[in-house]
Amino acid sequence: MGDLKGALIGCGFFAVNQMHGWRDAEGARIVAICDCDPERLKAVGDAFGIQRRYTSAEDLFADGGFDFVDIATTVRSHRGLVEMAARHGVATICQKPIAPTMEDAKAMVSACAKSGVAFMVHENFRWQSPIRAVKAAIDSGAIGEVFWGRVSFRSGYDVFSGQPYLATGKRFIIEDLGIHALDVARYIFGDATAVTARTRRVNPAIAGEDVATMLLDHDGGITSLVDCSYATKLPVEPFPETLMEVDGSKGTLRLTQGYHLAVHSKGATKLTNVEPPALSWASPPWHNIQESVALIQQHWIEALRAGREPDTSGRDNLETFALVEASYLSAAEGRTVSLAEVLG
Ligand code: NAD
Ligand code: 89V
Repeated sequence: MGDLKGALIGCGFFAVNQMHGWRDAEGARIVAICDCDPERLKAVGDAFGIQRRYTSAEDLFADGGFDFVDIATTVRSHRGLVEMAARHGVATICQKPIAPTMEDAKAMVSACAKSGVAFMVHENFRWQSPIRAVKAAIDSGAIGEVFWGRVSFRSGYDVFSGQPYLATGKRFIIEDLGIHALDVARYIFGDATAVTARTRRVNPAIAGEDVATMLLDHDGGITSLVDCSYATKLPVEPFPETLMEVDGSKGTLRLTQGYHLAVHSKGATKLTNVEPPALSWASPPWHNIQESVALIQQHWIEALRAGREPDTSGRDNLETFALVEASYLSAAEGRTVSLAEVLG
């Protein structure tokens, strides 16, 4: 079977990682790129040797010649571009956050379903190898039945110089970073039914919240805590590590800073270094995230080829996005919000 052909829209800060991932992927290659900013288009086109270049997504789709599109633009353009892809019958990957509102997110999922095209949200944190190692340890039964967990991302890293838009939105950490941690909580502990959240802005130079604490009730009775901060100045900066604590009926698991995994069970503790490999194009400390980009893209190729729904399909991602919406509502109104309320 020949390679799947892809087009990428949005040649900005993060798309460079996606282009590297596609260059290494088995079974797919990027044949066309698009960005309304000609300078960014040229930089990515020249760096990756892509000749077909477009400043308009309409023109890109009109010319066609690709099996899927990878949308790496920021959130405001996601709905329009995903619906455009659905109209052209093109399978679609869209970066997180899927959309600014639940109404938009549902419309996107429904447009792809009506056109019969596959739709995946690029929700890559659950593909990080340390998170996969946590899941494998739980699935091995070593710590028994899980009853409590924590997903934690606390940092003082300057994300604003690479992604200036993060400083200007009314929403910040839950929508941009918390969304990943909430998705990891779903992946490890199962779907959630309700959330209670508190938020705070510590950095006076930004518009949105940079600290959030969320308490989740999960379907199976597990309680989890998801906490994130970009206002936390630690002796050794942990960016961009997600740390985890999991308690089970037979033991405990801790994923601590430096990619150390400790699984304590039957009176013994097994310590493993779960640091992801730095790929040839990686730029530490981003290597953890960069590896997960390559892994989710390979998953997309395999799912598309097999006609299987990808793990983080648009449909699945509505549950993660509902946690984002419910967290903002909970923090604004000071009450627990059920997922049913925001999912409608
Ligand atoms: P960016 O602003 O650097 O790049 C976006 C690019 O899209 C820009 O070059 C812009 O000109 C282009 N663009 C916007 N609308 C367009 C349109 N309609 N047609 C063509 N081009 C258009 O943003 P970024 O930091 O690269 O972020 C992009 C997305 O990736 C965001 O949704 C962000 O949340 C996400 N992101 C994800 C991760 C992750 O780990 N999954 C990490 C960082 C960023
Ligand atoms: O992964 C992300 O979505 C990034 C960052 C790690 C900076 O929050 O925006």
